[in-house]
Amino acid sequence: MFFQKDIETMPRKEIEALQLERLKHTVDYCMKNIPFYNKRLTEAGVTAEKIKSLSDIQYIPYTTKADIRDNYPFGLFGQPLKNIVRIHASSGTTGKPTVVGYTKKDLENWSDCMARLCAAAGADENTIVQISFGYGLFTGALGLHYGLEKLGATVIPCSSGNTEKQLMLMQDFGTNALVSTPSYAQYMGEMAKELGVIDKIHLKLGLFGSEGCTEEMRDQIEKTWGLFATDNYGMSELMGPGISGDCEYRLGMHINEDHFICEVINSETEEVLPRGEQGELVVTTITKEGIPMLRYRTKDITSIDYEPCKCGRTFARMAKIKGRTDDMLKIRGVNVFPSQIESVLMKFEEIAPHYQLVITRANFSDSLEIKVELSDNCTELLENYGRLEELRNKIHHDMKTVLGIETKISLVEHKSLERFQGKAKRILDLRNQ
Ligand code: DLL
Repeated sequence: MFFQKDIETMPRKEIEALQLERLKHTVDYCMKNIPFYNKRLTEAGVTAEKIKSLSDIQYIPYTTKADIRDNYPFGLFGQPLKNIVRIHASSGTTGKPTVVGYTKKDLENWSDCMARLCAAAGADENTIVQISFGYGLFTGALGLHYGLEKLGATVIPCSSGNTEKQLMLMQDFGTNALVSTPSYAQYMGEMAKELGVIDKIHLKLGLFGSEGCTEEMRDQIEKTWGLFATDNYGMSELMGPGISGDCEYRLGMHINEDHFICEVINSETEEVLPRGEQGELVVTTITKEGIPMLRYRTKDITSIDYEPCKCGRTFARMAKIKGRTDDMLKIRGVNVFPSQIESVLMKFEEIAPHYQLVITRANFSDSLEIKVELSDNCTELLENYGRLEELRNKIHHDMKTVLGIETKISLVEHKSLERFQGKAKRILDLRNQ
């Protein structure tokens, strides 16, 4: 289903013409309204007039999270607070949060972007959807909330936590769609099984996002709930959710290209990569007023496919996020992405989709321990040393084949690892302790 079919199926040439016009406007807007950008662009010798084609975007300097932090809280806003109607923020691991502001027009655009992606995923006015992202400064809940309302869905703003009550509401309200992180969906499924209510809940659609989830993990969640799961990508600095999302074919997440220009760069050399190659995603917002972003370095790793999709949409498609340049683990000099580990683990029936990566350093050498839970129907394996060893060896072997390094595999009892109601935190890096 389409929400704004004319826009979502625009011919490529028209999309690019619109992007160019809006890029020039955004550069001009930043020059006039934001001293930080005025200085940056002037130093780089960039003006709106000098931008003649989309590839001229390469002359605009990159913007980073540090730039937002350095201008905390409102220094990068393009409008005075009297025109800002909403503020969100994302908390980092250290220091002050990154703060973003929205004008009324930004909120309109945001809900349009979200409504499009939810429709592409299969939601409509018959959707009864529980939003189980945390409401608050985090953009996930309110972003999906207004998009789904705009689409005419029945929205139940549950927020995250209080899982038993959420499961009760799902039964009582006939909830047929769930918005959450994939890890929370998985946890809710586990609890629904334990409480014996899984068959009384009839979810058809999962609108997931905000954290990585391999296809293997997605398959497990689909199996648990009997639903169709879609992936949604976004980040608060750029809007929140609403940048890109899966359609029914799940051949990459459609980017709302009339609002965002995406590039993929080599994160080390900072060079723009040819179309289709994998690297760091860089995004320029081309309609935002509250806090526009020029060439924002997301640190997320992906690639972009510009071929039109089977669904009829012409908007380019982003591959699932492979990881972040800053969560890529360097173990004894080898790059390891947690998503590679997840893919290997999910192939084993005997283990549950819960794991933790513990990295330590001794004698100047790194070790990676992968703690994996046995699934609930395999706990008897704990008493059978031979079979346990066999399983451990198999996982160890497959892991070495994929990662190219030695790892320590620890099989732990079912339900002994932490569960998450928001974004999962599966990496414990103890190297600096
Ligand atoms: O997580 C926005 C969002 C909310 C997206 C709900 C989708 C659904 P932040 O809290 O600012 O914003 O975190 C942004 O989360 O740079 C990625 O590393 C990661 N991320 C977001 N969506 C995905 C996804 C929201 N679908 C950061 N797959 C981003 C993998 C994702 N990682």
